[in-house]
Amino acid sequence: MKQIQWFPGHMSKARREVEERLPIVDMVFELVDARLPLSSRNPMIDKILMRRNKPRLIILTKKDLADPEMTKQWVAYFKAQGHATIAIDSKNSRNLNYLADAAKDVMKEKFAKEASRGMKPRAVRVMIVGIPNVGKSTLINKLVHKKVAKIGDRPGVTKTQQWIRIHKDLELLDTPGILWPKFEDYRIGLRLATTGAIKDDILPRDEIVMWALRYFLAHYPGRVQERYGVAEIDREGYEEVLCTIAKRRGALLSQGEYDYEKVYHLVLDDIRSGRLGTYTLEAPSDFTQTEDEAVLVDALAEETISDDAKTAVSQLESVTAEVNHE
Ligand SMILES: Nc1nc2c(ncn2[C@@H]2O[C@H](COP(=O)(O)OP(=O)(O)OP(=O)(O)O)[C@@H](O)[C@H]2O)c(=O)[nH]1
Ligand SMILES: [Mg+2]
Repeated sequence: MKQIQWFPGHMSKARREVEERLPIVDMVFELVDARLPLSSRNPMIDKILMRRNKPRLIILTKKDLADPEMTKQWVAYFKAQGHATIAIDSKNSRNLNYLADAAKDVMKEKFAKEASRGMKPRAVRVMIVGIPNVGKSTLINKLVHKKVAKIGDRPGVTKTQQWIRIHKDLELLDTPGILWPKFEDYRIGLRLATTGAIKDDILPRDEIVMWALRYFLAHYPGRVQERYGVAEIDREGYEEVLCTIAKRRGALLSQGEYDYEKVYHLVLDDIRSGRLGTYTLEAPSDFTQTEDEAVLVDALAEETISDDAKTAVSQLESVTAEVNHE
């Protein structure tokens, strides 16, 4: 299971490190997960980058796992907000050199100004930022064509820092800025837990699985029916559904009882590994835009999730509050 430690000190240090390093870069590659582009975004990064007047390229990672139609919608959404945006698959792509061109394009006005003042052409200096597990190290490794940044399946493994020259047009800080998602909203927590971006025990696993199965039934119904023989799920019928899946997939304890833990595990594993197909867990239309942030409206979560689960997440709220008011 993925581990992540949400120590307030750890998080505020991460944010400080990002802010400290901003003056030495020209722009930021903001990585978000294509399957949940707003839920996997740090809620403060927008304000930080605007305040520092830093341009960015929004990179939707893991597009190979995401619903292609939804990815198109999300790219259009970010572009409409005025951000250069690209969706990538860093795991299977042979190279991602076109990101250097995209970066140069973002910087073209500033560089033209520099040239008109007689300054020599230079490489674009970039820092990658994103929440844990979004694919920062994988992208860096792909850009430098060899394994220099440590890749791990566990969020938060990256520690040291140096510049890497990719080629004449792009220089990269090898230490990405690690920021945290807005996990105190249980609806966002459900999405992050479904993809495995946060550890499973932040929310009760049965709640994550119920929400995820209902989401898939609402958006990709055929796959759930085909794999698990399940056509609908609600709170009252949930146990029966789990039994159906347990029987179908052989999740039984020695006394012939159903192994619910195993069912939760195998459903989440099917989703995360793509065995239930490509998927995206949110659409631009799931959000309403307030003055300074996009707020998620998730009717499915509201009707699906128990008060216990909501309380579990409220424990995290105090952690975030501490960070925000430091
Ligand atoms: N399928 C797919 N998997 C990816 C992609 N990018 C990253 N991954 C996987 O996502 C997991 C996390 O990737 P990392 O590159 O370690 O993520 P990170 O952002 O550096 O995470 P931390 O260092 O922990 O903050 C790994 O298992 C990667 O193999 C992608 O484009 N497609
Ligand atoms: Mg990393």
